[in-house]
Parts: sequence; structure tokens; C-alpha cells
Amino acid sequence: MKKAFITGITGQDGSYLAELLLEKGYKVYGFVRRVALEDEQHRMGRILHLLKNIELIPGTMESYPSIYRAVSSVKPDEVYHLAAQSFVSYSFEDEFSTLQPNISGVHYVLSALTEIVPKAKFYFAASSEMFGKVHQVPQNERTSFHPRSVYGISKVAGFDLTRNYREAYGLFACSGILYNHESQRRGFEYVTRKITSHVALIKLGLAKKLELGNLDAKRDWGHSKDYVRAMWLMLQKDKPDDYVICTGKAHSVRQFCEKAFSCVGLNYEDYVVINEKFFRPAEVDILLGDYSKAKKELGWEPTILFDELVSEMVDYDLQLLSKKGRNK
Ligand code: GDR
Repeated sequence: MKKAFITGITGQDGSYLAELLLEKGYKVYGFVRRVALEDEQHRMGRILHLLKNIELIPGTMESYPSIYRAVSSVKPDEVYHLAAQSFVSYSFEDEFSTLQPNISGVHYVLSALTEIVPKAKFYFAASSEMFGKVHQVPQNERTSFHPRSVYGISKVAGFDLTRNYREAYGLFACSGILYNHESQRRGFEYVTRKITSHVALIKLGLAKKLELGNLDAKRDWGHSKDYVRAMWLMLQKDKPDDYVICTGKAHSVRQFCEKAFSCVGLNYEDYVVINEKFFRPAEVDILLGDYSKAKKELGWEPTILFDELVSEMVDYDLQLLSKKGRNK
């Protein structure tokens, strides 16, 4: 039985990836903060249904000995490094708690693998935020990086570390340059879930308005379930490489609002209010990817596109809030 080790298993992608790997017959190990184990209902929300079938290893990404011990005890065949401070806005508020942990996290995992299981396959969650102030539209694997936040800078460093371990030490190390990917398991601070949860609140009469920042930013939004499949496919190849994973279609935050409110028969213009506090000091105006390489070499294509993604999220939030209302 193949063993997979996932950091960030309690997050959106970690939970979908764990489901996928269990379906494929893997033994799945998740590296989690000790506090997550102590506050199971709250922090494990996305993986509560999987807890019987996976093994959790407590530790911290900030400690090399902690990661070293976990890797030594599991001796994984595949490692998916998803853990990171991944909220871009927060990286402007506190640069230091994003840059250093995000970079050392990937470095520690790479180093531990090289020492303990040099034949293990490694996946790094890189990001379209590395393209930042884009040098071309659409972006592909050859487009140069120009990150616009400390978060983006940390991902460029992680990407370079991953490539360097591949080239210098022969590690099977891949980076997925993933564009924004969402789902009903997305955190509420990201713009998509903020919008869909407010659409539900407003529809049910529990809120009156939705405060947002830049409505003109454009993103290439896909579904997390599709994107975790791409992660797995990368590690099934004979040779490690880096891949752009996206849908090839961009929409603005405004269009996301328009679609989400229209799902419940409302007009976003009646509810959305601009608040300067949600603007970023340096914005990424447009991210649009080209997934031709992933299609050709991995046989990967997105199956859930914008309209379906938005309706799924709105429907889910409506159900969730209606259920909460009934249980009060
Ligand atoms: P992003 O996601 O920064 O692209 O990173 P987010 O959903 O936070 O922002 C997307 C765009 O929406 C604009 N925006 C707002 N964003 C938030 N969060 N809140 C608001 O009120 C708001 N109003 C407008 C933002 O300015 C931005 O342009 C996500 C994360 O998952 C990263 O970890 C990942 O690497 C990238 O996607 C690819």
C-alpha cells in the first residue's frame, strides 16, 4: 500500500486530496498542529468524516526536528506540501509571519526527504501569485515571475527551492502553479466564500450588505477537487516537472458577485458596498493561465467551470445557513 504524507491536510485542498488518495487505496498521513488535535470539532471540520481512515501526526512546520521525526516515522512514498500561510491580504499586515514560515516549511520538508527517503515523490503548492504584475497574458510555465506580495515572494522561494532539490539532489520534486481554486470548503476570508456566504445571509434576511475591496481584479477561478487531481497526476509521471493548473478563463470579482447574487434572484448592485480597507497596497490585476502543458503531459483538464462553481458555493451556503437557523 502506497503511503502519502500531506501537510495542510485540514485545509480545503488537503481534505479533497485526502479523499482522492483514500479512494485510490493509499494509506494517508496528515501532519497537523497539536492545537488542531486539541480543538478537533473546530479545526478538523473539513476532515472529520475522514478521521477513522487517516493517521494524524502532530507537529509544527516551524521546527525541522518535528518534520524530520514525522517523515522518519511515516517513510512516505509521496509527499504533498500544502501547509502555508495562504491568505494574501494577511501577508501585507504581517509580512514576517508569512515569509519565513512559508519558506522554511518547504525547505525543511525537502531536506528531510533527501536525508530519509530520497526516492519519495514531492509536490509543492506553488501559486499564480508568483506571476503578480504579469509579464504576459495568459501565463504559462515559461512566464517570468513578478510577485506583488510577501506571500507571492515566499511562493517564488519555495518554487526555486523545489527546483533546486530536483536539480542538485535528484529528488522527484514538482511544483503545481495553481491558480485560485475554490469550493464549498473554502475559508470565509477569501473573496469567493465571503461573497457566497453573504449572498446566503442576505437572502435569508440575516445581513443587509456586503463590503468588498477591488471589484475589478480578475482571477482564473477553478474548483479545488479538480486541482488536487492535478497534484496527484504530477507525482505519477516518470519525470518531475512544474505545471500551470487553471481553467484558462478569467472573471472579475464584480462578475463573481453578479453571478452569485443572480443565483438567488438578487442584483449585486443593491447590496455590495466598497470599503477601502479591503484594497491591497499592491494589487494583482489579472491572473489568467494556460494549462496546455498539463493537458498534454498529464491528460488533465478542469471539469468544473465558473458558473457551476459559483452555484455550488451559493447553494451550499444557503443550505448551511438554513440548517443553522433551524437548529437554533
Ligand atoms: P487571492 O484570493 O489573493 O487571489 O489568493 P482572494 O480571494 O483573497 O482575493 C481575490 C481577489 O479579490 C479581491 N478582493 C477581495 N479579496 C478578499 N479576500 N476580500 C475582499 O473583501 C475583497 N474585495 C476584493 C482581492 O483584492 C483579489 O484581487 C488566493 C489564495 O488562495 C492564495 O493562497 C493562492 O495562492 C492564490 O489564490 C492563487
